[in-house]
Amino acid sequence: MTTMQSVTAHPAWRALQAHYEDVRDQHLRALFAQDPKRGERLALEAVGIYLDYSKNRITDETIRLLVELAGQAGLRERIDAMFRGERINVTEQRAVLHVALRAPRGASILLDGENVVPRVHEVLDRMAEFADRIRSGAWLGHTGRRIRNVVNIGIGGSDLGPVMAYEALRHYSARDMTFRFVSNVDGTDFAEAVQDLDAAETLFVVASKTFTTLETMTNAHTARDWCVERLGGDEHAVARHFVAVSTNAQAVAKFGIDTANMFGFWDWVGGRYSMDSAIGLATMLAIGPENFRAMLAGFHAMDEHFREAPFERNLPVLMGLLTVWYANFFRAPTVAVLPYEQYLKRFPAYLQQLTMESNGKSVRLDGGPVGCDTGPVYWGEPGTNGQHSFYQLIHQGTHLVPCDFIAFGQPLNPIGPHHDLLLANVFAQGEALAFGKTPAELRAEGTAEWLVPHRTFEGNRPSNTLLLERLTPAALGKLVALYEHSVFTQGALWQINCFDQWGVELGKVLASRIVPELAGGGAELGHDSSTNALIRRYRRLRGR
Ligand code: G6Q
Repeated sequence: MTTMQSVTAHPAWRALQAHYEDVRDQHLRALFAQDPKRGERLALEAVGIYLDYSKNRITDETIRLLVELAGQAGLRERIDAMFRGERINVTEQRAVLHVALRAPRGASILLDGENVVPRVHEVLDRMAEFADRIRSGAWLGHTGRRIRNVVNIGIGGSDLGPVMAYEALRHYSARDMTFRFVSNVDGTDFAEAVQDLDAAETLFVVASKTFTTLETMTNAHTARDWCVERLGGDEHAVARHFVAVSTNAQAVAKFGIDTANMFGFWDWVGGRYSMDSAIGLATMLAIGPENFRAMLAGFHAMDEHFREAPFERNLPVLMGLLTVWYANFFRAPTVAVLPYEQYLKRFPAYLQQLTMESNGKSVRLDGGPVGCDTGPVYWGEPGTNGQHSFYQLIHQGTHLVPCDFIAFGQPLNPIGPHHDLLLANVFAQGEALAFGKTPAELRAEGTAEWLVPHRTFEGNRPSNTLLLERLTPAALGKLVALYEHSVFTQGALWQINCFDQWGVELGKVLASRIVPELAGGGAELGHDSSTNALIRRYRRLRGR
């Protein structure tokens, strides 16, 4: 690996540092006053997404310099390398081709000289055929009843995408079916998911890329016991009630699932980038193959935009650059994602994995220290609920929290005044954050002097507003791809590997050492005094 330069060594970085000294003292009130058209000018519409980024603490020069930095950091080359199927996940020696999962039939994306797109569509076709059989009632359970419940068992990338997409697209889902998602190794998750389900009508989708993950395998075995016991103790029931999504056919067969009922994907699909692979089987069962394909088309439209649009007119690039601007220059440690759309309630949780597992790194691709802050903490809740809890801190706290507001013009449930009220709130929040309320305004309203500091909103708090027409499967695909490529843009600037996750390994190894120790007896505990004491106390609590 050749030694690379830290992003901080690029001339544009130094120029941005100097520029920041100038911008940080400018208020959005002044920036808007100087340019009456700012709100229309600093906005971008592409592939059906309108991004208003005018309420950011930037000038035209900021964008120019950030784009220059992207050029100096080699963003273009990184994008091309990903789409070319190069092994850009260097620590795992893997290509990163989630973009191939949504490439249209007939497209060509080569990996080691082989076009992977036909393989993608072969699996999609099998998934569609299976989904049709389940949804139409043609596939029968062991006792001859049709399947009415689907339980997805997976964790991390094999759970967060499917559950988020199911919730997001619930409007389009088969309402005569029940969908549940079990991820946690805490037995409560499984117990609560199945407590009102009839095994004779339940299909388990065991979703695990490796088919070795402790939580998923534990839950899958528990599910198998639960199912077989309720269906007369006949192991043959497994064939009608379990399907697998995995890259590991051997382990799937060993578990007892016929590999004819396995849907595959490939090592070039990272877990957190897999909701549009066979990992999306539960999503497809819920919304049907046609809607699933529409979602993939949405992803693809954003992929093409990302690959082709010039950086200053490129939605994911702009959002990624703005994230770098706040993380590195304003040193803002978090980003809030605030969807004004109830169906997107799991979107922030989904983004937490996508953004933080990808960009929570401190070394560059060549192993050298990054030399600046990397991935911010992503968090959020749907509006308007958040307004009645944590927005206080965003408005008047001491931390700068850049916000992404997400809203849709057309409601999926047009009931009375609800949607106007919802949208009025999202627009009002962006306005309040940017412009605040001055002491002079408060005094003019007759606010008592001692209350003025408490009621002052300094404003100048940045936000993006993403406005889409309607939450459709395609719109969801576009939104997810937007954040995927924004994460990629950030990672390219920081020169980090967005596609590995060594940080989750150590805890797994230590847990497997502790498991047998919890049983009690045996050799002396060899941990630190704190861990030893906790293990002993737990043993006592369990009477061991
Ligand atoms: C995602 C991570 C991780 C992974 C889970 C589940 O990028 O790699 O969240 O998805 O650990 O792994 P399996 O699908 O192999 O069970």
